[in-house]
Amino acid sequence: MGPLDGDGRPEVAAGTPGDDGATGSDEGSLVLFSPFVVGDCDGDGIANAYDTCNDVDHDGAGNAIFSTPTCPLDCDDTNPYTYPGALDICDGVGNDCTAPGYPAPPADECFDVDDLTVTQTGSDLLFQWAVPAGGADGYNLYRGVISDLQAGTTGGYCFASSATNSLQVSDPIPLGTITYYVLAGVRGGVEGSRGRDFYGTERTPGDVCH
Ligand SMILES: [Ca+2]
Ligand SMILES: [Ca+2]
Ligand SMILES: [Ca+2]
Ligand SMILES: [Ca+2]
Repeated sequence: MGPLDGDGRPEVAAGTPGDDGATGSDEGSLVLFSPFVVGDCDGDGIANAYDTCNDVDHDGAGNAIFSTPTCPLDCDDTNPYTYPGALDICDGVGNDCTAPGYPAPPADECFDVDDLTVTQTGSDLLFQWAVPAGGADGYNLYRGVISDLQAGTTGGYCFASSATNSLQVSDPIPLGTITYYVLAGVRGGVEGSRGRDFYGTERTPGDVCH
């Protein structure tokens, strides 16, 4: 059932019309109700008429469907990775509304960082990698668990950042579990590749280091 009250969110139907088997109107009744505040396009519980920041994708930047938002204006309120000042990530679209050339993605948004090695001493992990051609302003290290990896595309969750091409962290990994790490370089407000999955597809960011 499509949205009926104009807020873009579906209503819930309760009850079943009684079918008298004859042509014409059926008996019984069908009650429709909305589990959300009526006219609440972003589902935050504040009706559009009172909401000063309609933010459908919950990235902190709002749309101007009902009024000029008091929060920053979102250039794509369907994509939580796209908003003014966003780090551009390797996802094939422009993420920073204010970047030159938006909505085109930056040419090198998927640049590679190679030769990642990990040296483990107890729960201490030393990550080292090669500085990519073209350099980098910094690096983001993402961490995931085996179920993320089996899903095939998740780029993990922000674990640490580094300004140089090495990083020492403590990560007491429980026995019998598997943890993986993904490293991405950052330069000029653009994050590079988080590597490609088993099928050769760029990993989709699940989280972004800020
Ligand atoms: Ca709202
Ligand atoms: Ca938004
Ligand atoms: Ca957005
Ligand atoms: Ca991008």
